[in-house]
This record gives sequence, structure tokens and C-alpha cells, in this order.
Amino acid sequence: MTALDDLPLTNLGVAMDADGIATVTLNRADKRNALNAATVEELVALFSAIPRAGVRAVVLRAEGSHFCAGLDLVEHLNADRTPAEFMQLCLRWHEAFNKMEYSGVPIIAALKGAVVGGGLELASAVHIRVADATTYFALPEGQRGLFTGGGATIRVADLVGKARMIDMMLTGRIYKGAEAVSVGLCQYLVDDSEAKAMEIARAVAANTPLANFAVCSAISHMQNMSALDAAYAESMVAGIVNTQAQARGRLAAFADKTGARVRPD
Ligand code: 1HE
Repeated sequence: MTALDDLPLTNLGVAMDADGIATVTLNRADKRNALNAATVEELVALFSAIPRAGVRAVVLRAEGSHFCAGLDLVEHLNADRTPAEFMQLCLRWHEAFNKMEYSGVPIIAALKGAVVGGGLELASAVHIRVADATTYFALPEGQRGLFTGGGATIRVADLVGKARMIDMMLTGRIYKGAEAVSVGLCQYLVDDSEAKAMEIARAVAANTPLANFAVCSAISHMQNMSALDAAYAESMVAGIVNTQAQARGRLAAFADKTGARVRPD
């Protein structure tokens, strides 16, 4: 029993294995995993708990044939929100996605089908994106008379650059396959994204937790700083991580030639 088992989740599922790999599942396949307000709250609760639950890596996957169709458009229509209400909702999306990006726990997304609108905002908050042949990426907000509200202006622009993001939003341009990899929307393109995401999660979980914590929080924080401050912060993080007791055995293995070498074959 972990802290994760106690969370009241309906639209998400979570299961942690004996190695500390947590599989988080988007569970609204009948709605193409569209993000309603309740799901966003579940993401906040779950990713608030994960860093303190002994999780070494997360695989984020989806039920059904689409990863996530973005904002729940039907809920949004019916709720007839005021500007202030929608802004408050967006702040909850940001809370959820910031919990993920800055968590310090590596999150690997297994993508398939639609990764669109807010679904792409969700995917861009994880640390590694794995796509399969069915996966496609789009920002259809422009066509819907909407604007991104879940951090795409920050994270999607970071991945693909401002010009491509503007093109995606104005024209509804869809990226998939090798082109999606080449523009930076995903890092892996494979036959089975779930199997690959799990393989990556297991490899990543073999790193020291402190090094993973730094990689999956410090880099994002440093991107928000001036170069001068980021360099200072980097030296502090390296001071802590690079002197950790858990690294000594790995350094000794390199020194006595039993440790793996970094070679391409
Ligand atoms: C939905 C949603 C949704 C499906 N909100 N209910 N996102 C979009 O513009 C994408 C909208 N969705 C689609 O284009 C298509 O649904 C898909 C290409 C993803 C899948 O197509 P398909 O043929 O498999 O499914 P479908 O028949 O369109 O939908 C099946 C059901 O899922 C149906 O519900 P039902 O009760 O009638 O069975 C749909 O209503 C439901 N569904 N997508 C609500 N998005 C913080 S701001 C972020 C702004 C955005 O994210 S804008 C982009 C929104």
C-alpha cells in the first residue's frame, strides 16, 4: 500500500510495480481522454503525491486508441464559463502540468492517436515522449475559436519553436511520423510506444534518484533564469548531486575498469 493507493481517482488509474515504476493511465477512452475539470484535479492530486511515494519513474499511457483529445469541449460548452472562471481553470491545468514537469520524477509518455490541443500540452509537460505510427500532433485551437490555456505557449513553443507553433495554431497543421520527431514533438518513434516507454522507464530508474531529481526539475527551473543565475544554480545542484554517496560506487567502478564505457556499439 502506497500513498497513491489512497487517492480517489476515477478518470485516471495508477499502479506501481515492485521496481517503483508507476503506470498512470488516462481512463476516459469513451471521450478520447479529453481533459475535463475533474481529470485536471486528479492530475494535480496524483502528481503532488508521486514525488513522495517512492516512485522512480512514471509511464503515462492512455486507454483507447487516442492519447488525449485536449480540453473537454462539451463540458466547456455546457459550463458557459466566464473569462475569470476559465482563467481559474487554466491555472489548475498549470498546477497539474507544473507538478509533472518540476516533479523530479522522470515521466515518459506512451503516445498514440490524437495528441491534440490540451493533449499536446499534457504531453509536453512530461520528460520523454514516445510516439507510434498512429500518433499525430496538432493545435486545433484556431479552428475551434479558442486559444491554448494549458501552457502550450511555453512548452510547445520550447519544443518546436515559435514559428512552427504559430503555423500549427493558425492552420491546424498536423505533424506525425518522422517529421514529428524531427521538429521535436517526440523523441522516439516506434511500433509499440507503451513497451518502449516502459523500457525507457526501467533504464531511467536505474540512475540514482538524486541525479534523476536534478535532471527532471533543475533543468526546467534553470530555463526560467538568466544565464548568470542558471550557471550559479547549476553549480549548486552539481555540488549536491556530484558528491552524493550513491555516486561513489559508480565512480569507483569506472576507475577500476568494471564500469560500462560510453561507446556507440
Ligand atoms: C470529446 C472530445 C473533446 C472527443 N472534448 N469530448 N480538442 C479538439 O479539437 C479535438 C476534438 N476531438 C476530435 O477531433 C476527435 O474526437 C478525435 C479525432 C480525437 C477522435 O475522433 P473519433 O471519431 O474517434 O471520436 P469522436 O466520435 O469524435 O468522439 C467520441 C466521443 O468522444 C464523443 O462523445 P459521445 O458522448 O458523443 O460518444 C465526443 O464528443 C468525445 N470527445 N474529443 C469533449 N475534446 C486549456 S485550453 C486547451 C484547448 C484545447 O485543447 S482545444 C483542442 C480541443
